[in-house]
Amino acid sequence: MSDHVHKLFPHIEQRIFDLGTVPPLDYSSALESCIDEFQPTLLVFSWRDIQIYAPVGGRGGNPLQNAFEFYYAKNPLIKLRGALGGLRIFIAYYVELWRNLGLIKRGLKCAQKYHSRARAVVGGGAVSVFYEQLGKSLPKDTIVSVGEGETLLTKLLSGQEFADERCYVVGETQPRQRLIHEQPTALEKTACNYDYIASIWPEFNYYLEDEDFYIGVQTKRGCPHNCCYCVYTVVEGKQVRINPSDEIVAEMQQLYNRGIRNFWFTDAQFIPAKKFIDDAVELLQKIVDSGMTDIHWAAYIRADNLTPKLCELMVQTGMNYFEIGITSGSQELIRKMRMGYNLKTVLQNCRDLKAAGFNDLVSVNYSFNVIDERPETIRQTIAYHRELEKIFGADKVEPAIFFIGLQPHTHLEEYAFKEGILQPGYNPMSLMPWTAKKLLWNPEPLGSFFGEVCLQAWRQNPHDFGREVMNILEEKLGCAPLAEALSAPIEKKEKHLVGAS
Ligand code: B12
Ligand code: SF4
Repeated sequence: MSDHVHKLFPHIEQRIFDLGTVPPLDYSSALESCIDEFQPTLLVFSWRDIQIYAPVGGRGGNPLQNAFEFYYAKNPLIKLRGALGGLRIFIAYYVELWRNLGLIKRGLKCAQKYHSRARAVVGGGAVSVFYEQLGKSLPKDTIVSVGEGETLLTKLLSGQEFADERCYVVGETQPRQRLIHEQPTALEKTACNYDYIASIWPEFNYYLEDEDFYIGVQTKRGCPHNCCYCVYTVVEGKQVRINPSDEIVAEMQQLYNRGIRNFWFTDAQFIPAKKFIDDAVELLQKIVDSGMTDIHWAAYIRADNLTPKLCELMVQTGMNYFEIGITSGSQELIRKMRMGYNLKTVLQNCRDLKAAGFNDLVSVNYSFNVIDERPETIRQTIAYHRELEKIFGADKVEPAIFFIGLQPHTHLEEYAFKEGILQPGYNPMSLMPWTAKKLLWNPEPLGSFFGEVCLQAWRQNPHDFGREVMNILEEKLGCAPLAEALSAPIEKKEKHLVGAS
């Protein structure tokens, strides 16, 4: 956004203040001294994460384990351990939330010492998801923005009316009904000018020094799909907008010349649909032609949209992290979750990827119990997983067991309303145990069963949680023939999600 502002208004002075490099105890004083020095007229707060339910087990830590111990453990000591762990997370979550809100208030007050009409505008990933709730705690007159901020900032800085942007003003306007579903303005993104960015962001080099960072580069915006639990498709919109490949490569080259070798294509989906395969091929071919031969990259990839040519280019350009977010190995459930892909095609594409020389780890994301899960669909998922192991090698395929953290503005939320699991007006930012139990999506009748399986897996093999869960499920329920997993007979009395769009 700073790059965008600079390209349109080169005379405007900007300064990036980066909390990521400041110790938490110094946040307030560092922010205030930056404002005292720079004396801004507009404070642009970018708030990326308000992770409420990290539905991750085995890799990222223990929030899931704490919650499951608290909700499902029969042993009172384990239950207590879960409760204490949960309490720690609960406190950390609210402390962070209040601290960030406090920083916005404090920053604004401080800026108003120098310019009485200084204003705050807040946006970013977290604000886009929780824009309705956050407005209640922000200072009056703050502009709350959903999704991309470029056109809003353009209007704001040129003094134009901005009410038609995806935003509202605290204390003046209410967020419009279905604001988040409004389409973003089309915008062609050019290569970010990192020389300029480095000049306004004193801490920029910190990110270049650590070789582990995967620096984000966006190649497109939007996702046309409808997966029932996903909010990306509303945050970014359904219209896919491709950034020019020359601009993307030029941006990567600037970073490359500063020593960066790891890139994350931050698109909601790197290959959102078949018709974008050619764009991905063009981009990867240009990366090959640019001579950046020692890079690695990762992205969210729908494995149904691969071709042998694309697989070859992916391997050649250094894709070294790959998540297959299939959610379930049962074609029937894939259809019910509106995920719109064919599991047979995914298998074939994985074979192509392997044939192209992909030999790194593959993380396969499974979210059990989203909708209509039954013992037979679990057996199908096991069959599917075993087939992936045959393709890549059992040691290379890591099942990541997720439980969906329900997010607002998704079909799953509508489904929860329809089924009476949640009531409209609930607070999606609440971490109270009774709300958390519903939002950490694992409904009965199978909820307790999964709870017990996960607890057993943590007990038996905490360091290989995902594989242990799969083994326990197979021991308990068996494994279906693969053909059954891949077929989805149309039933007459299918449970539908509400609200097609
Ligand atoms: C790519 C991605 C990742 C990659 C990041 C790779 C990398 N090296 O950058 C990976 C997989 C590592 C990742 C991890 C996580 N992610 Co993530 N991620 C995304 C994703 C898909 C895109 C983010 C992105 O970089 N976009 C490209 C940039 C250019 O856009 P942007 O930052 O959003 O900025 C634009 C707008 O937001 C807006 N904007 C931003 N700031 C401001 C400020 C103002 C004032 C205005 C007006 C506008 C504005 O304008 C910008 C330009 O258009 C989003 C979902 C989405 N589709 O947006 C989730 C998302 C940001 N992630 C999220 C989360 C939670 C996480 C994790 C905490 C998950 C976890 N449990 O571990 C981690 C945390 C990582 C971290 N350190 O912050 C959430 C955050 C919201 C929330 N629920 O709290 C999101 C929104 C997904 C979601 N719906 O839940 N993530
Ligand atoms: S394909 Fe991915 S980004 Fe698109 S709606 Fe589905 S889960 Fe979301």
